[in-house]
Amino acid sequence: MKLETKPSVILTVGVNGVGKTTIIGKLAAMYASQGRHVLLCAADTFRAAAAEQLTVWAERSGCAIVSQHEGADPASVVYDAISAAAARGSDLIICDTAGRLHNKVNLMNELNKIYRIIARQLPNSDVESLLVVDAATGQNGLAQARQFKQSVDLTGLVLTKLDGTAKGGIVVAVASELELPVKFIGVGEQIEDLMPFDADSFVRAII
Ligand SMILES: Nc1nc2c(ncn2[C@@H]2O[C@H](COP(=O)(O)OP(=O)(O)OP(=O)(O)O)[C@@H](O)[C@H]2O)c(=O)[nH]1
Ligand SMILES: [Mg+2]
Repeated sequence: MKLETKPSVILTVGVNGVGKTTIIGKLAAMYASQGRHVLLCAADTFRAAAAEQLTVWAERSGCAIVSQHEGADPASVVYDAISAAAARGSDLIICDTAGRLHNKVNLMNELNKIYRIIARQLPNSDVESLLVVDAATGQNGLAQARQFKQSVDLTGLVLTKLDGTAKGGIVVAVASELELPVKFIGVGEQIEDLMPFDADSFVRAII
C-alpha cells in the first residue's frame, strides 16, 4: 500500500455484505499499531447501524471516527472527515461506504462523488481505493469490478472470507483483466484476521 502522505486515504468499495466494514476495522488496528493516527469515516449513511458498527471497530482499534446522521450525504461525511483529519493531524483516513449493486446507476454516481471529493480536497494525497471481494463471489465478480472501476480509480483488491470453503478464484480473473494487485486477504471475523496477499500460497490452495 502506498500511504506516504499526511493524510493518506483508504477508500473501500464493493457490493453488499462482502466485508468492507470488517476489513476497515482490521486495517485500522494494523496501522494504529504502527503508530499512525487513524481516522475512520462513516460514509455508509444508508443505515444507522452502519455507523454504529464502524464505531465499535473504532473503539476496538483505538481510532477516531467521524460520522453523521442516517441519510446524510455520504460525500459530506467524507468532506467532514478530511477537515477533521487536518484539525487533528491524522495520518490516515479510512473511509467506509455502503454496499451497493454495481448496476444501480445512482448509487454508483454517489460513489463517484465521494471519490471526486477526496481527489479535489486532497489532490496531493496517496489514495488507495480498494474493491472488496468475497471469496464466494462467482463469475459476476468480473462485471462488478468493471462497474466499480468506472466510478472509482481502483488501486487494488481485498479478498475476504478466505477462512470459509470458497477459494476466491474469481480474483485471478479480476486482477488480470483490471490489472489490479490483491493487497490483503481477510481470514475471519476477528480484528487480527488480516493477512498480506501471498500469490504462491494462494495458488497452491486453489490447486
Ligand atoms: N468468516 C468470515 N467472515 C467475515 C470476514 N469478513 C467479514 N465477515 C463477516 O461478514 C459479514 C459482513 O461483513 P461486513 O464487514 O459488515 O460487510 P460490509 O461489506 O461492510 O456489508 P455492508 O456494509 O452491509 O455492505 C459480517 O458478519 C462479518 O463478520 C472474513 O474474512 N471471514
Ligand atoms: Mg459495511
